[in-house]
Amino acid sequence: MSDCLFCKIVEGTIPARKVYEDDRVVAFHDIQPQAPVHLLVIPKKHIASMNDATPDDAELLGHTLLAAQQVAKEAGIAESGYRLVNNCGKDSGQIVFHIHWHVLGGEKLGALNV
Ligand code: DGP
Repeated sequence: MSDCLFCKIVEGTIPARKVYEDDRVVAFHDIQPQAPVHLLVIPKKHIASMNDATPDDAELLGHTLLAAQQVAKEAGIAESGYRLVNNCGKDSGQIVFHIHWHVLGGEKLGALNV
């Protein structure tokens, strides 16, 4: 998608500190980290949000979550624990409408009360 920030990161026209890439997924450092480790994991396919995912995306989204597990291990936070966050829609605080998971860790995270 031509005006999507994360599609541009996928294409390489906007730089990012990538930590993982395969044929379907990219992971990179968040530009505004909210924890000592704050990575974003995205499918290369443009899916605007969780609301826009279809059953055809099931395998891709599973692969994206396993990539998140992998980058958490490589970042050294798998043992101590981490949080995966997907914001969906404006009330959640989603600002980039290309589906992504935040991988947050490296310290004791605050309770979410959910
Ligand atoms: P969300 O609120 O869930 O849509 O999170 C979007 C995240 O994207 C937010 O934590 C900041 C991050 N972000 C925004 N612009 C850029 C950028 O140009 N590069 C990188 N690496 N991260 C960005």
